[in-house]
This record gives sequence, structure tokens and C-alpha cells, in this order.
Amino acid sequence: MKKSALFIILLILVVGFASTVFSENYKPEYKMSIVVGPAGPWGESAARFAEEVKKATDGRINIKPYYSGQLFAGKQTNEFLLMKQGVIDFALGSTINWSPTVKELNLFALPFFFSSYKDLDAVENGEVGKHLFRIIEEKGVVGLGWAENGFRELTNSKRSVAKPDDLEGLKLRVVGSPIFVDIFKAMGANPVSMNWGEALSAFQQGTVDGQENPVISVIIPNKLWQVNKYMTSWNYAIDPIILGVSKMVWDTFDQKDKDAISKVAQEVVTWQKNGAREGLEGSTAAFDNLRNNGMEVTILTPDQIKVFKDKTKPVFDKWVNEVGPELVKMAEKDIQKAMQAK
Ligand code: X2X
Repeated sequence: MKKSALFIILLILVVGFASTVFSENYKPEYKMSIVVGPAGPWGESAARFAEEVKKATDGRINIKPYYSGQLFAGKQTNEFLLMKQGVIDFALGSTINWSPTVKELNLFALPFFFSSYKDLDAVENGEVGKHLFRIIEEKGVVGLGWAENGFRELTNSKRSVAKPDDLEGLKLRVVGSPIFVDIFKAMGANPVSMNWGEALSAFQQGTVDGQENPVISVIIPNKLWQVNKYMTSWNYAIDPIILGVSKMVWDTFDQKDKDAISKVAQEVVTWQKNGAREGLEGSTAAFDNLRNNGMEVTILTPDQIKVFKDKTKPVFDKWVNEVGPELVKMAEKDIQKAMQAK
């Protein structure tokens, strides 16, 4: 046998051996965390991501979605820490749930700061988006893309809400992230922090009067009209979702697989975002759906929103300091830049 042929055979053997060793470093299953159930664009995007990653990596990376907060045993604000530790491999995580660990993510919950999807896109695709991904990576999670839960709207079982007085005495479930307690106290309501899993049974039992969550991603898939007759649309906070992976896990993937996952991630978040906005952006279909299911929908005018915004100004000022005034300025710049580009 010629020397060159022998060399090629040897090379094939070495490469083959190396790739076996590589895939031996891969886990047979990667656990993906989702706080909600499989229905709706949030849950559906987890299944889609898992399926597409498997295809794109020829089965080397096998992701299994765990819905309804199974991986963090109910405590949704632990999700980020568990990813950092590599207990959770992937997540489609709400910025709200990660914000107790990454305080900069409270930017999105600053009351009445984001007034449109355009503002949000400008920030996610601008300097701020990159900056936030650098921060989370330093803390142990690699951001693969921005997906979306949506603008958070109010529902309750007692009365229609159009002004702060209407909130008086209403017991509202909020996530266990402190900014939300501050916002709803300032508005005159009685907020109670509760994990999403417990919240669903609290609505059934009537131990709370209401809650706040996006229409397409949460209110409709959970048929909240069965427990809350009144809905107020006021876009008081936006809730992006980050498609992320534990850095410990990411670092074990070879470059080819990292590239394949990143590409799939972009496709899936684009698809997911469209789904989260369908019937809300330039359409009344989402509200019509709620009305058809017996809900009374109150859409606040800009003047009505201003009354709530003024009430929450001290909370805004307090939390600008927590988020970091520089970051808030950076977000304002991203929004202005995008407006000027039009
Ligand atoms: O718990 C919530 O309200 C939810 C589902 O929107 C989040 O995970 C932030």
C-alpha cells in the first residue's frame, strides 16, 4: 500500500475516533425548562426548537422540553441559577423570572416604559440587547435569541378596571419578583407573589381576584375567562423571553453544532415572536376572541394610561436605579435611533 493511502486511512481513523470521543461528551438528553404548558406560542416554540435542533445536528443533540416549571420545582425565579449550575441545560425563560438574579432585566418591567413592539425590537436588536446578552453570559447563560411572552394585561373576577380607584382592594397574583409588588401597591391594589403553578389553582379556588399576563401566550391558552371576567389592556410592562443555554453545557458543544443550534434558534424565535403578536399587532382578533368567550375587555386610552403612569412614577424612579440609569439611557437611545431610521 502506498504511504499516502496509509496516511489517509490513519487520518480517517483518528478523526472518527475523535468525533466518537466528542459525542461521548454529549449528554443523551438535554433538559429544557418552560414555565408554562405546551399550548400557545411559548410552549410550542420549545417543541419546535427541540425538533429542529435534533435534525440540524443529525441527532447528536437531543433536547427534551419540561413544561409547567417541572425542572425548578415550582420556583420560577430559580430558573436562571439552575441553568448557571448546569442542572437546567436550555430554557425559554421570561426575563421576569431571571430578573431577581440579573437585575438589569428589570428594564422590561419598568412601568409604562415600552409603548410599542417597535420600541422593544429596537432595544432587543440594538446596543441594549447585546449588552444584556454579555451580562447574562458573564453570569453563566448564553443567550441564543429574543423570543416573547408579550405585553402584560390585567384580568380579574370583580369589576372592569379603567382607573386606579378600580384596583382598590383587588387581590392580584404577581410573580415573585419585587418590582411587581412595588408597581401594584403604588397603583392601590393588593399584590400577592405566587408561582405560576400555584396561581392557576388559586384562580380556580378564588383565593385571588386577578392577575396580569399577556393575552396570546398565557390568557388564551389557559382559558382565563373561566375564572376572570374582566380584562384591561394597558401594556404596562413587556415580557421578553430569552432562548438560552447554560454556558457550562454550551462550552461542551463543538463549533459545528454551536453554529447549527444558533441558526435554528434565530428561526425559532422569529417564528415564535410572530405567533406571540398574532391578533394583537394591527388586529383586534385577540380581543375579539376574549369577548367571544364572555370577557369584558377595557382598552385604556392614552389619557387613562397616563393616570396609572403618573401613579407609578416613584416606582419607576426607584427601579431605574436598580436597573442602572446608564442602561435605561442606552435603551432610550436605541429607541430614538430606530425612530430616526424610519
Ligand atoms: O408567571 C407568570 O406570570 C409568567 C408565566 O408570565 C412568567 O413566567 C413570568
